[in-house]
Amino acid sequence: MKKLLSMVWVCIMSLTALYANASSIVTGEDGYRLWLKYDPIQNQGILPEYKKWLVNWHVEGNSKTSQIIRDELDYAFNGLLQASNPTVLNSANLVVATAKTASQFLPEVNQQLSQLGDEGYVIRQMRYNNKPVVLVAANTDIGALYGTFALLRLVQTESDLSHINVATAPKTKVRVLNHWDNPDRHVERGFAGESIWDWHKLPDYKYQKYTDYARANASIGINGTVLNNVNADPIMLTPAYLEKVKALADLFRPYGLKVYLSIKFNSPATLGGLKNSDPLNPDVQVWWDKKVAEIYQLIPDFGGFLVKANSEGQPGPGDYGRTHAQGANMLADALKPHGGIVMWRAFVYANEKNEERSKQAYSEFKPLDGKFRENVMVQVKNGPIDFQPREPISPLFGATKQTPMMMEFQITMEYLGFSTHFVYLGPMYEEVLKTDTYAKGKGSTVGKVVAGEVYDYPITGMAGVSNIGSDRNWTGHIILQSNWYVFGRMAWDYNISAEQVAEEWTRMTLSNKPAVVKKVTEMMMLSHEATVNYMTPLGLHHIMGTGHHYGPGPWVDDLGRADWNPVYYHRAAKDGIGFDRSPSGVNAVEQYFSPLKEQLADPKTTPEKYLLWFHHLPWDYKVESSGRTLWNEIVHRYYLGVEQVAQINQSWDSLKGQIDPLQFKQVQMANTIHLKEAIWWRNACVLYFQTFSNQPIPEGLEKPKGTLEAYKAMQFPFAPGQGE
Ligand code: GCW
Repeated sequence: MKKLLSMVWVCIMSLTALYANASSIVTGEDGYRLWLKYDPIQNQGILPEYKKWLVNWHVEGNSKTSQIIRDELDYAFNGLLQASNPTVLNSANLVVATAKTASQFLPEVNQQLSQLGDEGYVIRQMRYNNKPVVLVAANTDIGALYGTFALLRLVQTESDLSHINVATAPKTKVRVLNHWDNPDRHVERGFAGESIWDWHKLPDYKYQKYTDYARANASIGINGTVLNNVNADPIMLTPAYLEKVKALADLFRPYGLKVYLSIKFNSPATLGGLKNSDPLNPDVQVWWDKKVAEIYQLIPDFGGFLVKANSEGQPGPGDYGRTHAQGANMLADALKPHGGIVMWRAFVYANEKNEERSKQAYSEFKPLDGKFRENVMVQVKNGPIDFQPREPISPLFGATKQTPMMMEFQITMEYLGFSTHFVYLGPMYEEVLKTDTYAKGKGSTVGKVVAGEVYDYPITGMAGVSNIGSDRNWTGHIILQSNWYVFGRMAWDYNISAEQVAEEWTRMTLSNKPAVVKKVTEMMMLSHEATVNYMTPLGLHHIMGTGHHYGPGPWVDDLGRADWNPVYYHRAAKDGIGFDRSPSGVNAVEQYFSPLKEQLADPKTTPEKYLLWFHHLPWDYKVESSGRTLWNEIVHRYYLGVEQVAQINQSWDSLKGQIDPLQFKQVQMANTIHLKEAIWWRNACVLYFQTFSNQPIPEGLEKPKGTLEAYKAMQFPFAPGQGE
């Protein structure tokens, strides 16, 4: 009996221990590995083939980059295939090589490579000496690195390699992340912890994370990084900080990742002690020439400068009565002998102008076309205002025949729910890139303009404002890693579809199981539209909370400048809602080409997604697609957005057990917040707009909970990511 009792006791104890283990210690994927996980391939149908073709590999070359390729392949294959055998050229089945060696295997590869420039690559499946060989070939080692990552992507996504024949080169030259990171590690509009750059410990202490950052960027073809905030601290140009920048540049170089800096335009005065920073003052030019030479002494392949000037309080050439072109050209002249470039931002708007904000960048920059040096690009946000959940395209795309317009997308989610809303930005980027500007007739899409295919620009580029921080999972939310990923993939090729990228990212990051891939891809593809619906449907915009931009604030009307106030943008009144930017209003549509201009001038032909961006319409205006009144349609969309979020959450919940428990849980927790906040957005906006429409909530929809007063009273002094 005693024995039995003690056995029962042991059983209870071990069960308790087991239970305790299960609940308090969860091991799994914390997100650090991003999409470069390389877990063993489960698909037995494909594994033997991969083993046959890939295990015996050879990488030509002696550079640091070649060694990085070897390390990556070895690490990846040991994971994916559980086998890796670096070998000599003749016994390899996978060969990574530059043109000369590659042509021994396949003479015609030279011809292909001659079209692909410094960064392109070829991946070919072939037979050589009677055995199968996969060849990754490029003109440079960096091209070979990109090709290697592309091959690994194919393997990670379990693609068929038997007839693989890829030849690709990037469509834009400069593909950069913009970090809005301050030297004190605060990240403006950052929602994933603090800055990954630990300036205090640099140049000596270099976190492994820096290397993994470079790997991740190289894996998606990003070839540059602007390390600091466009609201720049001049300290970045001091000798001590340039040493720190050099440390990062040295680390990033073999990954093909150049460093750039944001500069403060008045640095000659504040740092150099000059009387002013007037771009036409010869002493100022000399100061920049010397500063730039000092940088190149340390960093011979330094990329150049990103500049926010005469915008939101930043100094600029306008302070001295000079134009943006004069300011940019001074810097361009300093950088030119070293091969550097200037990315001059078009995000400028000024109170004094007395011109509607959405029109200002165009008015400012269009007349300057032809006035910039060849090593200047104007970096323009995708829309005419400011990274709203949805905007029509900026009219600057296509408007300048000689000045390259560089795309600026926001990857971080300043206006899109920070890092707790499940929003995949691929569809939004795609929508922008595929929009027709009609600059040179039909088919002049934004993607083509940016890539220099409409006008032959000397340089081209795309920038993404980074969502990366010190959080273990980099972006604060696993799904938001996909936005970093899709930015890189689209900067390489503006034609790639958001859906394809969602699918490949899911396979690499979450699971290759077809049911999971299908579900997650569907959720991702729905998510942006859902967010637009519960935040700013039908072209509404800029109705977020003050300063931090967290949550709804359509009622805000007391800020210093008219065009900082949400009421300025939605114009809700008794007679209707929306901003008349048609010819009867501020005529912003005149800045677009025909026939887009005419299309947007008329509510009947304006795409519904931009309706209230361009038109002020009565509450009982009949919305074409649904036949509902405008009021009913707005309310309907707010409700739909919430339903869509609930649907995404449900889909996610159904993945329990099918994906890694840590990944699952992280996203599930964020989803809880997401749904709460979507409901908050919906209720607050519907209650507020109802005070103007004076109409009931349409039948069949539940009444919004809470009172408008309570929503208005909500304060978030510590919301993350705030500006100065
Ligand atoms: O959207 C606004 C942001 C600012 C940002 C600015 C810009 C870096 O609220 O935080 O400043 O845009 O793009 O310069």
